[in-house]
Amino acid sequence: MADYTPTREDRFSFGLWTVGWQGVDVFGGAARPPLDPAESVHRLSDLGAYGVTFHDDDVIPFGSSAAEKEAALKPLREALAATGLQVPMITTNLFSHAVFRDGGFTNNDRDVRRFALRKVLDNLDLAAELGARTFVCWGGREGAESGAAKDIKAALDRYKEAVDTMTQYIVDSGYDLRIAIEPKPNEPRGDILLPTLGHALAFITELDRPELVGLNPEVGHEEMAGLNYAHGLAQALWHGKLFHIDLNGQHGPRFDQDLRFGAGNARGAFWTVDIVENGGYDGPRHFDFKPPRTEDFDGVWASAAGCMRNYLILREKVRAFREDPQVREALSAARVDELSQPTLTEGESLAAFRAEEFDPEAAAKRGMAFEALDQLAIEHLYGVR
Ligand SMILES: [Mn+2]
Repeated sequence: MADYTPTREDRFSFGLWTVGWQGVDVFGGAARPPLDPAESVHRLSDLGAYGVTFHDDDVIPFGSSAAEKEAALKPLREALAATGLQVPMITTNLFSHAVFRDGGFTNNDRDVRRFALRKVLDNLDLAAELGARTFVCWGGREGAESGAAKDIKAALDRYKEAVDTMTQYIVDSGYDLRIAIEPKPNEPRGDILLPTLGHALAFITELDRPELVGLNPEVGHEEMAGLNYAHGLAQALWHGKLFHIDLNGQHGPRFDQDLRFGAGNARGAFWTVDIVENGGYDGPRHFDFKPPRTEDFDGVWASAAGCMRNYLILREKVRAFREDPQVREALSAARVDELSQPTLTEGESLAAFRAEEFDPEAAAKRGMAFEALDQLAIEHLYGVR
């Protein structure tokens, strides 16, 4: 039996808001007391994580003065120094306070937009100071429930203005930071702007500094829209835009479940680990989950440990799958490598190409041999190979 104990080299990171979630949902209040961020740092370090991430408000109470902000950061800084944990990513809370009920960057109220942008610029300073390399923007409140209330084209102008202001500030400050947009189709808003990876990728091409802006795809956000997360990661990699990832679990189209990684769509998780490990992504393996409100703190830490253990279990299964000689034969039988060959031959004349003889009836009779290949993957996942 393999040892599934995480090490720092595995580069697992957790949002402080994950283990710190008190269980407040639409139908009920807090089920757990607040968790001290410094304690979370120590506990996650003991469990084998290498980093923590956070929203400004997770550590610094909303509305803090400069002195209050420094006082709130002090225990966190001490915990980071004591454990050696890193802060690879920081993000801004532009959704909890009621002032952001119509969003931050795209709020109809210009004063709120200006306040939101100041909050983000302050947080960029903190991110750079703590050595974060990625700055995530999840616009959960940027959206609408009704039709006439939001001018979508104007909202996208303001979204672009905000991100362009951020990237200009990053460049002017000499910060080694990149922005990662995190799409989500809905929840909390009825319809959120930049709802999918594709919308976000297209938006990025309209920005002043597209090279500084990429994606932070989350398992649940893709699967709640019925989309294939591993395919989304692959396309993000193809565009050179996979800056960061949010791993968790989801069971199909429904509310955002934020289950621990590996506890949702297990087959999807297998292919997720395959593309993360083998597709060229080199960032943190970051978990954005919520320990269910049924749990006490023992359950919270069991849930966090489960995220990492499930990742390592799946990583071993993916490796075994890729190294299995029978899988290699099946990949060949399925002509997977043939897809890497250009459709046209270099230097081929289109006239000769168009005159080529082809028998579609014969080709239609050739099986694709995908089922035998997929069965091997399923057997690796089920643990019988
Ligand atoms: Mn989520």
